[in-house]
Amino acid sequence: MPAVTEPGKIRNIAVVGHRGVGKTSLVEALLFQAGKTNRLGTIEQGTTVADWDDDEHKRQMSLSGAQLSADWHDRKINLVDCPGDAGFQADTYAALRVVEGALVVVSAVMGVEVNTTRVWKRAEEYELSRLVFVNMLDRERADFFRVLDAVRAQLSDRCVAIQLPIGAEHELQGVVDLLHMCAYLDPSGGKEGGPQPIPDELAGQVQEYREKLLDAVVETDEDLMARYLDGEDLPAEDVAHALKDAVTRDELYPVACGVATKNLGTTALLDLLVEGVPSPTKKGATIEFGDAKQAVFVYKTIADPFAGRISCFRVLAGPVTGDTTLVDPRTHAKERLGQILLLNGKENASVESLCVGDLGAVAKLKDVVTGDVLVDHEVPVEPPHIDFPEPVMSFAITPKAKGDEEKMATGLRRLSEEDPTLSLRRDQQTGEQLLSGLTQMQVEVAVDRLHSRFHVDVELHPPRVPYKETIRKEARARHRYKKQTGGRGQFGDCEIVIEPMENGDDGATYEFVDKIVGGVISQSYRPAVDKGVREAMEHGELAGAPVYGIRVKLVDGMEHSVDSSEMAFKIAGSMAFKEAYQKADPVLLEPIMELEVTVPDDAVGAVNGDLNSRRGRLQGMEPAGGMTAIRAEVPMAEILTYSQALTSMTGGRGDYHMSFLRYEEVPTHVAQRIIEQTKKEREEARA
Ligand SMILES: Nc1nc2c(ncn2[C@@H]2O[C@H](COP(=O)(O)OP(=O)(O)OP(=O)(O)O)[C@@H](O)[C@H]2O)c(=O)[nH]1
Ligand SMILES: [Mg+2]
Repeated sequence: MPAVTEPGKIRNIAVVGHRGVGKTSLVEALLFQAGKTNRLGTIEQGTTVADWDDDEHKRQMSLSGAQLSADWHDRKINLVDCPGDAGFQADTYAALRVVEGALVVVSAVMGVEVNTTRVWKRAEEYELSRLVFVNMLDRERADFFRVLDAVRAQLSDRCVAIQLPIGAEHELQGVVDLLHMCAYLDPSGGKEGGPQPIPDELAGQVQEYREKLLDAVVETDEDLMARYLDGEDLPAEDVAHALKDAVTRDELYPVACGVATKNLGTTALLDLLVEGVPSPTKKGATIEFGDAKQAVFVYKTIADPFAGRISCFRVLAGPVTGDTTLVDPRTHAKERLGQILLLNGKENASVESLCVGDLGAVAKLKDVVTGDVLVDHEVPVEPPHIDFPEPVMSFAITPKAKGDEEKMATGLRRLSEEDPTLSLRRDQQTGEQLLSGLTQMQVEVAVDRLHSRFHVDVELHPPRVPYKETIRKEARARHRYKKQTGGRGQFGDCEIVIEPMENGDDGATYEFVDKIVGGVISQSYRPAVDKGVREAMEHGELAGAPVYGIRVKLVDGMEHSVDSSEMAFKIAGSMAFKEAYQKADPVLLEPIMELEVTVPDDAVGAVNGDLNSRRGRLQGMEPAGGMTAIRAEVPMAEILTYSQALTSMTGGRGDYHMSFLRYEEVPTHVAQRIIEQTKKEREEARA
């Protein structure tokens, strides 16, 4: 494949949105219409280019970001098809870091959903140009105009329709392109034909929305405004030009529409991607690379069992070729890029070089991880911070076969290179290996992959709730640690005051304040008290959970000229903390999850009742295209096993999505049970 050499000819777009709105189907249709593929694959048959992985076929959903490209009107369009599910947002957030534009797909039935708003906000943070595509116009209860209103109300009132549907639901016949004033008719899965005249019966509506579009565009361009007011019939190129400028400056967000699975609306959308999204020359990435002449940013890593590690990157300075050798300032290691790949689902092509702004990949870089910036000479660069969500759900994990521990750990390490929101660590208290992620499904996918890619079978044990402990009032305690066993003794004596820190339930962690006057404890022993306190805080006295949000003041003490040691002060600090903690009104905190459940109307009563029994607090209910979306806040401990319950309550027609919200105090009666349980487990462990 010949390389694109002009950054001005590139369009980088992340395709994002809520789960299951048709992003992958839309990307499939775009590739087909652009002639990149010669058949329109489907999710149902597992034949799309972007969802090529077996696990994606099995679950019929995207699990990772797929980098693809197509040519349209002498422009190269790079698309990153991102997963919509809450558990797999790492790739979405990383992809948004390397594109100029975000194509936000929404369903014409469901409108704006939880993840639509999330990705919109993220795109806003990165100042990306945004387009909206209202998909699934053919579905029952689809309503483009209702969704357009929702988009304008909930995302931005600068969203403006650039296309309109012809007909609706099963009588949908095509779409109108308001920019070029033409229509495209439903190709029912075939190649979309050329532009057609707009049907007469739509003339009034088209006129109305064309005016709204022109008003919005000319508003952003003085020159065009003057010509418009003079009554000039503005040529499409001039409007397109002004539109692109407005989109580039984030002043307008065009709203397109169509039916991905029928390949309807793709011609107009491809035109819009080329004409409406800025190239890297116009906007460019905001990632630092110093004065490097060649630089790339690795935004994603794929753990391929055959090809090894594949690093996906954006060229920040270039061009780069296979012979380019770059250095990673993080490790100081030199890396030769080697064959440059253009990813395309299962099959990859190779290319000689990549110019600035282009996206590509290479295999087998040694020590490079997601988030690294590689440069041609050692310049101090600050790699961009991608704010990945923190893993909140932990499952104990063990290999089924004894002796597979190392294999399991290696596999999981590779998988967490691929997904930074997946992490493996050892629980200090129980010695168990804990696999943590954002959702249960994400962790289950990792388990499937351990089997398919690394040939190790594991068992997941019920997830543990990451409780925390903190205190509600101030308390004081003094402890003297003294031992006299012949020879040199041990002596440490300290008095501390502990108090709650502001924001201690959710954020603040720990502060040690040295208030010793007159040197009653010498400088060298004071850090030992701090260390002892920290150790005691690792496992609180209530439920063995880590203690947060405490300020510890060391106020008094005593030392012995011969017997005092760091060890003695550490023990004294630790004991003093434990004594003070008991008196400081300690409480247990639990994670609260934000839950959105979409269920058929006839199941609303049962689902609400069930949420109630799970200590859930209802936050709101909205009709969502024949279904009802229920929003609630529920303690994580109560919804660890929600999926089976929801399936049985709704006959499999329900769907839910949850993410971590904040920590809150566990109600007393519940806390009591947990504390008793911990006590019992500790006694059993001791016995
Ligand atoms: N009727 C209809 N169905 C569609 C349309 N687009 C997608 N679908 C179907 O909707 C389902 C989800 O489509 P996907 O393309 O996987 O959606 P997605 O947004 O990529 O989903 P995730 O990647 O899992 O977030 C599949 O069953 C598609 O066949 C459409 O325009 N009309
Ligand atoms: Mg998808």
